[in-house]
Amino acid sequence: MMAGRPDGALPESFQMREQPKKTPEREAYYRRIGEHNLAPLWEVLKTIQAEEPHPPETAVLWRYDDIHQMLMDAAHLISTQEANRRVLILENPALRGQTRATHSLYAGLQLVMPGETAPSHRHSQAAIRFIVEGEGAYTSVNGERTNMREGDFVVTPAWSWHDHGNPSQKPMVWMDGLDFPIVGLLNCGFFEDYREDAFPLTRPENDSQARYSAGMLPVGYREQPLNTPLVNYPYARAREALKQLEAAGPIDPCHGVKMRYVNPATGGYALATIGTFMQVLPAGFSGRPYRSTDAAVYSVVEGSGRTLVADRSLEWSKRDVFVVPSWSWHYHEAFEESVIFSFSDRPVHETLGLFREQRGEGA
Ligand code: 1HN
Repeated sequence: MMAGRPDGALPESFQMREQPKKTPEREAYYRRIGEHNLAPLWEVLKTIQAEEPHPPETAVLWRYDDIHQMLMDAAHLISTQEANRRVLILENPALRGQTRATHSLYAGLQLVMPGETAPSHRHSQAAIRFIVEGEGAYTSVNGERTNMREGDFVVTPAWSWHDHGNPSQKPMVWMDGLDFPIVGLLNCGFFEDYREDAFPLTRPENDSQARYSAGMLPVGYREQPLNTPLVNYPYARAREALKQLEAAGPIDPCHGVKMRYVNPATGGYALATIGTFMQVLPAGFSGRPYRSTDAAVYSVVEGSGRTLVADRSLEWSKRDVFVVPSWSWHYHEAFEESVIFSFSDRPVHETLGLFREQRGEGA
């Protein structure tokens, strides 16, 4: 037996709690107090105080084969110059029109064609990029440029100047993840265009990698706990670590070998609002059920398999994106050795003491 309720049914105690009866006298009273901006808590208590979370988003898969051509079609329709950012938003079907992949995070696929540049700006939303296809486009963050390759995880902290360009011969596609819904909830959104297209380069390319990712830190460096000082976490390094750990074992029964990207100066997440992960599932892996309070967006880097979420089966392969809703039982199966990147709002859950996770029995 699995712990919890994998069928997603409401606990009996929840169903038995009755809604107060509606009487003409009560209705009249509600109208009377309503005129004074008052409302009875007992009428909404059941809704706002559920025994456990019910995900606002739904499980969904975007197959890259299905959407790749539509993304390329956008290149004929609009330039990066006119669009500013040529992005197809990955909208959760349960949250259409709300510009988000999960209730708390935005995701999109951005296309930069050869020779294009996207102008510099900054915003109070934090952003991550995960490179899906192509090689040789760059992002610069606060004056440091990094060339990007498939599988690289690139960070744009809140309020940092950033612009992109693609001097390569091939289209470049990456997934953007931003904390828009979180910043929106707190009504803290600020945005500013830079006065020129590109922010001046003030550091050598990949300077931050030398400074902060060699197992050393510059003497006198004062860490900033909210944001990693690194711009790029290259795939080659992540892949090598996962390969070695897969060979060494043990393999987690739910996650395979799953690693968390860190701020090298603190051991915390790379960003305060967005947690990022990379996992490898060995060929033939059949994972145990797991659920956690954070809803996650996954991007498949290598391999193929499927993820079963509640009553859905998401069959994924390279470059596909899928969503696992919050507090939803799911498990992964790998048809071949697979590598999957994911991001979620887990750092916020943990900071606020709200994070919960649960493993199916035996896991
Ligand atoms: C943004 O600034 C970027 O800088 C990508 O590449 C996606 C989505 C909404 C708002 C700003 C970028 C974005 C975005």
